Amino acid sequence: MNISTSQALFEKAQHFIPGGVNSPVRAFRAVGGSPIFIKSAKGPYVYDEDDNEYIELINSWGPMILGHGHELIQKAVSDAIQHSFSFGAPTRREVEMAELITTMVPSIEKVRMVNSGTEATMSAIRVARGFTGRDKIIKFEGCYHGHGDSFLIAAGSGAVTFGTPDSPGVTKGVANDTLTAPYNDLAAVKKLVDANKGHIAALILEPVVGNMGCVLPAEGFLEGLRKICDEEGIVFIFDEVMTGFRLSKGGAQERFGIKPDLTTLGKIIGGGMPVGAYGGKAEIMNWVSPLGPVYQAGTLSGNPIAMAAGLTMLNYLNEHPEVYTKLELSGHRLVNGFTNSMKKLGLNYTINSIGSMYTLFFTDQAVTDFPSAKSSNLPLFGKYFHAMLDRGIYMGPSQFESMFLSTALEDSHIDRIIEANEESLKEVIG
Ligand code: HOZ
Repeated sequence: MNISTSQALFEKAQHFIPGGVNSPVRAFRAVGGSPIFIKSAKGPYVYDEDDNEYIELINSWGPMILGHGHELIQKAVSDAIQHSFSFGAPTRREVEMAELITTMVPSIEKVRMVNSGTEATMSAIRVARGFTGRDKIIKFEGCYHGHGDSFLIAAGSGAVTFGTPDSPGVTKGVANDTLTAPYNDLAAVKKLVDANKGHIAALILEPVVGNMGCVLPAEGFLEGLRKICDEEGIVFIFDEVMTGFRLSKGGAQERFGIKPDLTTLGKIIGGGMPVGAYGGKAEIMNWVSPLGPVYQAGTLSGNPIAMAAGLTMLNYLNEHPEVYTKLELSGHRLVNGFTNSMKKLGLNYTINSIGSMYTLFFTDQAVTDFPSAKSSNLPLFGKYFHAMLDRGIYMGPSQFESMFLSTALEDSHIDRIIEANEESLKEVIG
């Protein structure tokens, strides 16, 4: 495959951008080789600068749930730009967006728009600290909540991919206020809470993890955490940047029937534009300025173009339940296909999946937490990644990421992915 234009761009990029990319995972360092530079995308396909076509499994890490270039969203954006790009003042669509989010997400009574998932999680823990008057938070090993200082302790995604789960630059004070527990280990959480009684403001997690690869909560785990938080007056936060509006219309919380106190949301509510939000119980959100004393602000928050795209996307999801049926069926078809191929090839790797999220881990251990995710054979994943890319399948370039399906994938596309997977496995194992 000719990727010479991408290679030339990457070469040049490294002179001007740290590592040649604006977000580390994209650099392909975990899988080797040179990143492909994307020129355009439509439906289930992305096209690179050398005009190669790929079936897409990143989907901007989640938000392109309807595939790329959806006509309704494109129209909403092109209509909105006729009225300028940013006002730094309130607009009608922000009200409509807030109302729609509170209708769709079971636990959200009030919501504040920000510009990214990172801003959302940083703001949510600040409010939790203000509300409780406590300093410490609990997060889980391998969960990633953006690049806010408090979260770069035992962090997943790019942080683990590049071997810096505890980033330099985070002060000792911040690190001391972040306690970590193993995912799916209720007893460890109980022990941490007992040892820090009255000091824990918030417990934050990805209700389904996407950032150490796809890892599901064990039976009773979310319920157990809810109970501990209730007993100890801890603000329970679901980071639904990846799962929100994806695992169901109301996200993971609707799917599992657990209501957190606060929820963080990301790019999907901008239809792919740069947006985030945090929201939850009114009694907590009332602490946010200007109603309450916890400060958080932003000129671009509720940006009119992003709101136009996001509102159109969320209205569509709200009115088309068949989206979720299709995503479930596509997920099942793909996982069944992968499982059959592995049986045929005598392989026993682990596939974790739920709805339209999945990860194939190159380990035969059950992957339920950070250590088991890290038991994967990473060099083998790198070879597999390139074998898939050569066959026109564009995946997340790290073992520690989830893949995301979109409704633009028809059965024929899923079958192509299954076929590419089988051939790639044969190639890299053989
Ligand atoms: N850390 C992101 C996925 N978990 C990747 C962000 C990006 O490169 O866009």
